[in-house]
Amino acid sequence: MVPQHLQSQYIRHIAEQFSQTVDTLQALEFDALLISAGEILHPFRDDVDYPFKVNPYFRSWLPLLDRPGSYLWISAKSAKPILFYSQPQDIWHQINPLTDEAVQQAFDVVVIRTQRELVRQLPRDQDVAFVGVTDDCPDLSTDINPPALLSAIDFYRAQKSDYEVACIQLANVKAIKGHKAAETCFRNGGSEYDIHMAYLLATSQLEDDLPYGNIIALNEHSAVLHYTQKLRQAPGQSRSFLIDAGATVGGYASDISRTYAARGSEFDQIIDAVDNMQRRVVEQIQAGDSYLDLHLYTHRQLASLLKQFDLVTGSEDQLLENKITQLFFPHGLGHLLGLQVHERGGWMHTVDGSEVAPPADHPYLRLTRPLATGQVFTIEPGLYFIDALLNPARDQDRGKLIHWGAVDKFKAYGGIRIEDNIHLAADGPKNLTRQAWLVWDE
Ligand SMILES: [Mn+2]
Repeated sequence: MVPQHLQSQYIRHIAEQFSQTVDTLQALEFDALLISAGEILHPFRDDVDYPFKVNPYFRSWLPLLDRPGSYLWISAKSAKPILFYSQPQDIWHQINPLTDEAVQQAFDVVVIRTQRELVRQLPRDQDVAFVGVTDDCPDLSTDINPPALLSAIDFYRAQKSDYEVACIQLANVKAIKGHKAAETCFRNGGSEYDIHMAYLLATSQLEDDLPYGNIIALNEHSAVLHYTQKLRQAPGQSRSFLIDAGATVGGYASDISRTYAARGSEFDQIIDAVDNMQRRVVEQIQAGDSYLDLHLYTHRQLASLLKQFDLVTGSEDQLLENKITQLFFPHGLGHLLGLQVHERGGWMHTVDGSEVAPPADHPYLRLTRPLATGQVFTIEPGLYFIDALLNPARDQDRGKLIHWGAVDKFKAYGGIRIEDNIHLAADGPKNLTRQAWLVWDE
């Protein structure tokens, strides 16, 4: 559903997206665009369902997350996009009629029961582009997932409308209620499973509502970047806790990470230092700057932080030249965020899809695109003690720059990640996450 107070923003968002899409179709010489919501999938030779995940190219128009079999038709020949809303006769499942007023205003709505009813109502003899899973493409003369069209859509998607920013902001407010409950559960000695359940309850989300699987890691587990085991048994001692968890509003995601330890402990001081570093990085953000430069700036800041806590020795230049910071911070600084947690188009520099890959030294950087007003992205520096990365350096020459005693002491804490969602507004960066935190502090 479109949140009540965002209805007029939503209608404007759809009108603008419609006219931009029609222009793109004309430029690429298509008469129309057909987008499928997707169908329910099943495991091999089984009749249970995988959770339904709607096609994100459909979701960018409609907050209908549970209507498989629906389609969207966009053509310059009609004044509005047409929603073919799937409402089959079904005795097994609950099928709700469309009640969302904002959707009914923004679209011409046609109820269909089958794909054949869709095909009967679509014009023949047109050049149609289809976007979706090939199996969902009805029998029309269509160009399935034309790369030039997908590139253009992905490129423009980085630019968020007011409605989209508002949804991501609400998704932050929702997630932070869970982050607070999770911290309390950690401080009370809860297991990873307990913390996960506390998060779901506080955010009123089912597992399938989450924009991505929660990362809930105690102690050493926080050194696994995408740890998802959620052990039922609490460890004897809970030294540290890393949470990377979001929420969904109107199909838009938040993606937030925090790290905690016993208050005042030495590791807690490092967490504070990473938190301060993260804020400094956010302050640097300016439209027109390169995100890669921001990533490299973060590595320099991290070199200084590692020295401050006596984890390494040598000058900052020496540490960077020897790629010491990459051993502690192997992933990218962040990524575009919105409909997808890792929104596509992060390497794209032009609307025709030409890409700039990150430098070989920083292969996991998901965003190389220049920063521009309207973008929403994450800033998520980390500092980890990962054996697989650090151990080989023990015998290398550059290993002399690392204080292995300190590394071995902090290994039991796993790692740190601090991640906020940033909207680059006309008057500078807005930290949607820290703003949302204040909502619950009041
Ligand atoms: Mn992230």
